[in-house]
Amino acid sequence: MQDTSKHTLDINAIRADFPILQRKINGKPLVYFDNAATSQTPQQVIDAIVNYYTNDNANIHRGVHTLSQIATDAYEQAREKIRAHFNAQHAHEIIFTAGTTHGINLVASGYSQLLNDRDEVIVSAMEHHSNIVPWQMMCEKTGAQLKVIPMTEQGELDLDTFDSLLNDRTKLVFINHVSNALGTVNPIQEIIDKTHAVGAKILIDGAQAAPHIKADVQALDIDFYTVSAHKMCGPTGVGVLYGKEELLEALPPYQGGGEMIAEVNFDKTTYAGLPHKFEAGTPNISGGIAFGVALDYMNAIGFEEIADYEMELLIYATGQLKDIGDIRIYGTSVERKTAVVSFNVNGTHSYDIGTLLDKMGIAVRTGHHCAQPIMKFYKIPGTVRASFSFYNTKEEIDLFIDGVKKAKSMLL
Ligand code: 7TS
Repeated sequence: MQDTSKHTLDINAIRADFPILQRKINGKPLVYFDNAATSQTPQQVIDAIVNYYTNDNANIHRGVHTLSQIATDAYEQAREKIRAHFNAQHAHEIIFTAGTTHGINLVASGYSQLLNDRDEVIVSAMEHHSNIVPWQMMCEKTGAQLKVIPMTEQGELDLDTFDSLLNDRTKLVFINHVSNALGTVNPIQEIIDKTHAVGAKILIDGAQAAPHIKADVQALDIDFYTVSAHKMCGPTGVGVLYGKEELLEALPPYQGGGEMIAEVNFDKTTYAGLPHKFEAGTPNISGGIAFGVALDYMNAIGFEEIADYEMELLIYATGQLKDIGDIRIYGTSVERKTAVVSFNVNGTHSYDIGTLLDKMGIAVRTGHHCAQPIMKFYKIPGTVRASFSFYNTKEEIDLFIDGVKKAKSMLL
């Protein structure tokens, strides 16, 4: 196929950075379209992990010895890179976590001690379970009432209803920047402004946005933002929670242990300042360092270039899929989507399509995508989700489209 696209990325050079893309699966070249679950890892990030354990491994913030100092400096440099990437005002507003789930639980657990049964909190119908369940647990503890912003058939949020849910009892709103199951990019600036207008605070789950969109937490006036490194070319088991300094100061600690204390006495223990108050125990040191390298890697390619190219892939794949016929696509807000296409072949189950695609070397996710309320809204058990990254190609989409056609003809 002739490449008529206008992007400026050297996709072959980029693909050469990702060793796993050379793999064969079931005897076929891997076509990896499960990037929304986890992204693949470039050699530069793999090297950073190997280098850490080969040359620099030591516990951080603890020893006077040289190796501990080297590891501490590398970890803190990564925190600074992450601060700069999200344009946080202070490095201590960047809390290292195990990932988005951990970051949300940290905030929900803190608010469990601050809210009461007169308070109201708002979630959306379009969330990953990790941005629903921790808040339900918080509501059980505090008696606070949980309200839900409904979604529309196109897979967008109903902001008129959001207006009617907000009032002076609203204390917190938690919403994703981008939906994992549909790819919808939510209008977070508008949602943040409306939330602040009633004096409430907002947590934005940035897990699916961060691989595609560089959020400026100060320009957007975000209170809390959570991301996972493994969705943005980094390793699993590490992520960050951004929080505004005064909000993190006011939040009780999540876990007790080493590193998070100022002074321990049996009658009273005092806590360390930010960020250490929220970083009990030995963290994922190599993971934090490698996350910084992953951000360097993506920034060197450029987030705008990445978004432009991925949009080309999305438009191409959406058009080709529609041409197959008997396809229902969920989340049709194309101009406000990341490169995710969630669909079903009419009369088939997503699992069967996914299993047949896997036989052809094509990795997609099937099922409810940890977003059961969305599936209930559409009255379906699940979808097939193909999610693209900047290292994917139109040729791979052609293989995927052929695969869906074959699967359809085998099942119907
Ligand atoms: N929030 C959103 C919007 C997500 O998409 C995910 C993971 C999470 C939170 C949780 O992130 P974790 O790194 O703590 O696990 N989403 C997916 C997915 O769509 N397929 O697999 C994982």
